[in-house]
Amino acid sequence: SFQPTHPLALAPVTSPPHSVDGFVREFLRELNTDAGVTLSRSTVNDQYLSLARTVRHYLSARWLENTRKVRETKAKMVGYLSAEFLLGRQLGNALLATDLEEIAEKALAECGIDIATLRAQEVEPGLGNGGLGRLAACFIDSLATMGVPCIGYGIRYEYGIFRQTFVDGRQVEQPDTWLSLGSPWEFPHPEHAVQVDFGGHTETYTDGDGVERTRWVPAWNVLGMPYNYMVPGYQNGQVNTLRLWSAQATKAFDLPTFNSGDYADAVRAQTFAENITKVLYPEDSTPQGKELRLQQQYFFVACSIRDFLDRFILDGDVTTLPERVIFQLNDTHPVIAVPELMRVLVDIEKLDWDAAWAITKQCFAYTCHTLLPEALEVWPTELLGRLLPRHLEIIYRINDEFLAEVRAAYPDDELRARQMSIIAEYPERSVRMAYLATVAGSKVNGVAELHSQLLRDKVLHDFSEYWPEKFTNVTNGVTPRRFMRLANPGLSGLITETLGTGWLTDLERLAELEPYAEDADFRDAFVKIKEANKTRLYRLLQARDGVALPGHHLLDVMVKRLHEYKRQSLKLLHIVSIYEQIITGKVALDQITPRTFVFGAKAAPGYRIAKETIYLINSVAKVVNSDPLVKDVLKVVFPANYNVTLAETLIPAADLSEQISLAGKEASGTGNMKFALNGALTIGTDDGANVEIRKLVGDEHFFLFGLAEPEVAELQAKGYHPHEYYESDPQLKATLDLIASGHFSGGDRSVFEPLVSNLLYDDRFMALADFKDYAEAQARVDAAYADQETWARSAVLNVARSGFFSSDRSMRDYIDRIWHTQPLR
Ligand code: 4GP
Repeated sequence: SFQPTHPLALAPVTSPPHSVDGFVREFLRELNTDAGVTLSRSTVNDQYLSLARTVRHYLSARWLENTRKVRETKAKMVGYLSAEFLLGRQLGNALLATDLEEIAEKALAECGIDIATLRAQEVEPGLGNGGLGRLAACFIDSLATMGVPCIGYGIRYEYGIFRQTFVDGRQVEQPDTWLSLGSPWEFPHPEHAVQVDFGGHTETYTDGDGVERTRWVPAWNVLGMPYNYMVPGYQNGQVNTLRLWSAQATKAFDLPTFNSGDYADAVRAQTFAENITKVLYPEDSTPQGKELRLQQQYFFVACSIRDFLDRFILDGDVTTLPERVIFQLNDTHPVIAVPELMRVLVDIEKLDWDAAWAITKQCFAYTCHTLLPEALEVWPTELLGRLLPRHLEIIYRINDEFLAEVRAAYPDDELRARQMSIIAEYPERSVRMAYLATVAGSKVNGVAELHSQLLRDKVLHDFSEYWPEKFTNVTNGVTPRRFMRLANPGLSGLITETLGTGWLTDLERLAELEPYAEDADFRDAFVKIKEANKTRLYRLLQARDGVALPGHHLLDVMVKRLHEYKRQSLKLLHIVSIYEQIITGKVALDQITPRTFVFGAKAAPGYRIAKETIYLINSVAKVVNSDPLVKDVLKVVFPANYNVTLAETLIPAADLSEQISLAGKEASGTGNMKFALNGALTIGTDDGANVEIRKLVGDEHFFLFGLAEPEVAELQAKGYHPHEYYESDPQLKATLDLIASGHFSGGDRSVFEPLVSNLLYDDRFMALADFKDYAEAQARVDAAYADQETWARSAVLNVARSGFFSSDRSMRDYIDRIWHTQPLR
């Protein structure tokens, strides 16, 4: 390797001075030398890019130092393998991490620039669908903040989650062109490109030592180009790495073909290869059985494993791998890494099978994020064998050996062996990725207590019986840096004034706020902050969506992916029910608690019912918002394109958090935690992490309703007939009838007929069964809200008692229960 001799190159890299002048100098230099413009000629985008690069200068010294230390000390690292990282905007977080917020603001002001304008210029990298991807982003933030060495590995999608627009109330997807104005946070490293093979066949041969071996003769390959992102810890000088892979053709361009005039053919290979990382699959909780998706999955884990070995196992001794890394499999998407590591160890490193398997089993752990059976990924062996023939052979052997063990343990129970097989035979022969992950992983965890319990009892029951010690729980968490300090500076300021600093990295300290729930001055300040947050949101929605909202309403918010199990339709039934009671004169206006309902949700493009639900919400909003009768008491808004950026303004403004999934379906939820930490009260079912939120904040500060999971199971077993609820509950009937009547569709009864029928005759997620209880719980919300003092007390207690939900705590749990890694000293 290259040995520099210049003394400057030998000295440690330093950061620019932490001063306004220093910052101005760096900023102008960036503008002049990198953007190549003068300040007076620069555009907002030039300024934003230069600001981002300037902040980068303050991070890179620490980053280089960190990476060197990890290599030298051979510290064990977390390799977080995730097909999604939903990062959100980077600038604010980087300024916070480097403690440059004030300096940057002043420096830019001296240049005549309002930093808020530049902040607004940033397009967030939407490299995830929802909870799972955002969780990954929270986790890497926490690990950096705790000084735990981690490398995140994922995919640099050219187009992230689609940009949602509404055309006449219907969702229309637009491409997310997040890279088009430049991407100042990434460091491309073409020289570290990794080759990834696909297709072909395998053959056996005898090596020089007379050992029979297998080799893979692939048919085609692509290159994986790494892009590094810095992951800064919160004001602790630690910077970890996120490495995202982009696919490129090995032979980019065929010049002779081009010269012969066949321009399309000349770039065919390039287009084909680049397609692999072209788009994020817009799916959440349902599998997308597409070949390209399997290509994506293999592509990024193959790159990542190769990369890790090349960069961190410098002496080439792969047997030390378990001391150097634990790869956390974020759901099943990266599970093909298991046979890939086996292939590398056996075919390339020439370890014998048993030694390789012993290493592999120590290097992986698996997190499951779902309970929906249809969301557990399976790959047809036909497809897997065609794309990755060697991997399929390896999977078969893993399965054979595993089933031999199972048969030995349960000699008279062939049914059990079949049930546990990694290979499913029906409806087509396929590989169950969750089972493969469970067999290979040193640990398997769910993401909330209830979820982990249901994994043990139901989804992976046989496995948990066989390996009880393998199963554990780590309840999700969220980063308080982004979702409190950045999103809610008002509340964060009040907390710091009250408790001093330190709570942002020790969130259990929020418990010290508890006595202040009884302090009228504190509550007053708290309420004023909530109001200011509402005003901030309303300004944004006015500017962004052109909607004007009244200031004094209870703000009732449901934001999350649109999915039947999450039951946006139940929320909607509640709204329509109130509206119906007003327009028919069943209740007087002065009995209504004025509310503004906010929805935010994207539907997977191919998910018909979800898209129809969006249309219904928008249609109801249109009618309700233009009805003069209800104008002072009801508003329904659905800002398009809900994303991390919007969440950061929405959540701090909310009074009521809607967490109303059918019990036993939401693995955890993390939005529920963000709302509670920002002083919203939750109305929710006993599902996912709601259970733990309710336990911590206390029953009297949480609006529980609905069937519990065992009751759901019982009702399902005995036969669920939604129609009976419709028949027996006049208000539910009136509500559904109003929708069916065409009231929200210009008199056309056919428009929402499919949705109404679906609820009446199928209702897989039992919205009708829970409707009555939900409406009653909402009435309790109204009553509670009428007493503003009591409400504020509850809101403060929600904050004080939610410190458990920091992702720092989740990371400590992963470290103690699964990873056994140490912070870097
Ligand atoms: C989500 C779960 O639906 C959600 O309950 C959980 O909080 C989140 O993962 C993080 O654990 N699952 C997905 C998915 O986003 O794609 O399966």
